[in-house]
Amino acid sequence: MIDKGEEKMMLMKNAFRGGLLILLVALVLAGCSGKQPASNTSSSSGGGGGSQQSSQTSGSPQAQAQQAEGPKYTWRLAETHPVEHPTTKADKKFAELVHERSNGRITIDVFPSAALGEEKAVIEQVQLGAIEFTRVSSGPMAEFNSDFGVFSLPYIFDNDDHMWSFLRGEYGGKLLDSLQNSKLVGLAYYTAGARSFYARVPVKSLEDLKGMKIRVIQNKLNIEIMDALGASATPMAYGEVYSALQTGVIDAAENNFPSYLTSKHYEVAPYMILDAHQRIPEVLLMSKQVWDQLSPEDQDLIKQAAIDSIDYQLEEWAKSEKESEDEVRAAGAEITPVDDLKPWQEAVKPVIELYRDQYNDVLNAIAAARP
Ligand code: GTR
Repeated sequence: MIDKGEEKMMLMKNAFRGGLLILLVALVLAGCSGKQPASNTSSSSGGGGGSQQSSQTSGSPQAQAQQAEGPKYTWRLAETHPVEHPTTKADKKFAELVHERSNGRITIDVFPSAALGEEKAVIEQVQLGAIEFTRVSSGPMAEFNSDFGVFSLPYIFDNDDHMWSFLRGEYGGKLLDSLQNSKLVGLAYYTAGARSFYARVPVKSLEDLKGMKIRVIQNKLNIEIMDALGASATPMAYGEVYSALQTGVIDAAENNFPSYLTSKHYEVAPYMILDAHQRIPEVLLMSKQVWDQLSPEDQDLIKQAAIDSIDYQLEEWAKSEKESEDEVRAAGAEITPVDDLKPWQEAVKPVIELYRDQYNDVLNAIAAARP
């Protein structure tokens, strides 16, 4: 027999357990869902409108208190380079800033070494919202947004200072903003230095490239550039280049020093010529689908963290460019300097002329940005 007192106690215990269970379920639901939609605000200017400068807007105690509250997110960022590449380091810096400034509410996991796929496929996934972030070259972006094709034109920037003077200006911001029409949000540019050719056999001059099969980033413009140089373009995903060079499917490829080193292409194509034909900036992208579900505060936090990671990328880049050159040289790569770039520039001029009308305004803005 259970007396009245005991019955009451049992009822209370059960009610307590039940309550605890409901509380637990509620907590798990709130904490584990990686993608809870926040208010359905449409994006403010995600491109930065030329404001690629550091600022402290998300640092005030008030702003921080606001950013600590809100939905929790766990997102993925796809990166083609391995962890030691300066650009992967910058992705991580960006993720770190977002994590810190949201007081741990927003986590961005960086997936290096093309673990989530090659750039073209990843961009498609980001458009669909299946991957939230990626850092890619503006090269493949040309196939998704023709405005971005301008960056693949050869010798349009004299050096990195010239490129940054353009990127940080109004037009650079406008280009990032234009990505919204391609279901992407352009958060920030990073540098990728200059691209130069490297081959399985010695290349000491422009003439040596004639007849070679050269791997290029997948876009139409690159095919026209190789034609103008008397070579033949083989568009191919980055991850396939090493074995294509090794087996002789292609004779040559082209890239900057940090990528030449980290991809190990120097092992199979140890002859580089410093013709610096392209300076193609990198872009940090977010899926517009995901962006559109965020509160304006979270959008600002993300955009600002991206902008604030630029200086870090530039520092890491500068260090890595020098160190990787030393390292590939020490490993036996033969690097040929080019004293006079004029013949190279002349050879590819027809490509610029072919695109002059399409890119007239932006080419003028690039010329005007020359420091
Ligand atoms: C690198 C760039 C990568 C990728 C690669 C390539 O310079 O950082 O994002 O585009 O070139 O040649 O495919």
